[in-house]
Amino acid sequence: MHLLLPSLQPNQNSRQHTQNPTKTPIMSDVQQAMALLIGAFHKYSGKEGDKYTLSKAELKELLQNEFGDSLGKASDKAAMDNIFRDLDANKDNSVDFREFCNLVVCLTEMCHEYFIKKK
Ligand SMILES: [Ca+2]
Repeated sequence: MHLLLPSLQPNQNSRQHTQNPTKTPIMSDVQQAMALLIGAFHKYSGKEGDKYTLSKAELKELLQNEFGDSLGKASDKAAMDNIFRDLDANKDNSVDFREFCNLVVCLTEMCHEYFIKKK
């Protein structure tokens, strides 16, 4: 993790820092979210072809496992093709991490709006 993100050092101001006798680096909530996002992406991107990008099959599996049917049914080839085409901004026939992050940011914004309006 720290090799990938050398700037993500343990939060020195964290109250938990003094409660960490194992000296395991403590990440903030946002840093944990970032690490989980990277891990989730690599879990699928490493399955075939370029291990740092998602093929259409890898994206389909990621969407199915991580989002259920909320973005369309995995069995709906046209829907999956549309999502893949929309995410593949540079049209290189794969979805890289930045392109995947665009989806996550968009969905996160939508969730944020939803929770704000619900209050
Ligand atoms: Ca791409």
